Amino acid sequence: MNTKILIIGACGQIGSELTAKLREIYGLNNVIASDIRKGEQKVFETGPFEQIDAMDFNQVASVIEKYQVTDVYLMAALLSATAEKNPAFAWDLNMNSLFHVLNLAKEGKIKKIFWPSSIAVFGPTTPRIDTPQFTVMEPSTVYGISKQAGERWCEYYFNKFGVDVRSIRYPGLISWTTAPGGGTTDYAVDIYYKAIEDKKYTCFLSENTALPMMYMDDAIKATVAIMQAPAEQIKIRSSYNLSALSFTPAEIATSIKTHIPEFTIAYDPDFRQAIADSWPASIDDSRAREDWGWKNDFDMEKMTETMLTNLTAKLQ
Ligand code: AKB
Repeated sequence: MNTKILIIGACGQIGSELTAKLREIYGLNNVIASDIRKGEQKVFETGPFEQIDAMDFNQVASVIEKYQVTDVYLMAALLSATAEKNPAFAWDLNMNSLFHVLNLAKEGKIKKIFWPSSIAVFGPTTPRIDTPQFTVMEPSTVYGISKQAGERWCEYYFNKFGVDVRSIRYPGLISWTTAPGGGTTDYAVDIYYKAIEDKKYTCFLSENTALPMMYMDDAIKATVAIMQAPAEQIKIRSSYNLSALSFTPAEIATSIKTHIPEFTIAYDPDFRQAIADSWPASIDDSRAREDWGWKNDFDMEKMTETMLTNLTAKLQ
């Protein structure tokens, strides 16, 4: 049977790049992009697009039926900062959309699911440095609670019903094509825009707040790899730790200054500081490396060079 993919949340920061990559691999017409609105031209103009609400079971089910979808990538979610402002909606969106696809897989309507988890599943009682795969998890954010509950449900559906669901705990993701929205790690994208446009940036996190981060190409590579790996290599059915970089706002500023010497940074922490303080500073992802061969390509230098070059061209 041919792979037919549905991406839910295809116009978001990860979804838009994932759509492009999966269309390159599987062919334009085998990748159906969907979102609640037609956000990104490059997504709805390059292949099939359906406007659907991830929380509406019937809409999701009917698109799956219409295209005979085999694999679903569920990228729709409210991220950490936005979720704190609208907890009930965040819980509904993050959980209901997951239940819809898990139940469709349980009923045999789809074969495989990718569902993103996050470093937000960890909390203030988790070891912060080289956070292990299996450890204390007491998330203190709405987003983290929803992701942790989601992980438990993924593992449960795998164990009870044999649902082939695969997941990664994404760190903060940095890319130049589509802006992130509503996350605590968003500063690490915004800083590049402001460095080019204004030569200065005021960061909403403090100088020495280290967080796990990753360049988008690595995140897309990991997503494709975990979905293409033989099922027996996916030994963890909650979610895999995934790591590439760990840096502070001061460190990313230093990296930008090597290209834009006049760049300056100031710090004005807001409510997102408490969220960042509850998360790990770095992640141990040895299980992903062992089980399905994960390896990152981008270090901070390569990322800064790529971001500044592409954004300078884009902003002209
Ligand atoms: C966020 O900051 O909320 C996200 C995440 C780490 O999951 N980027």
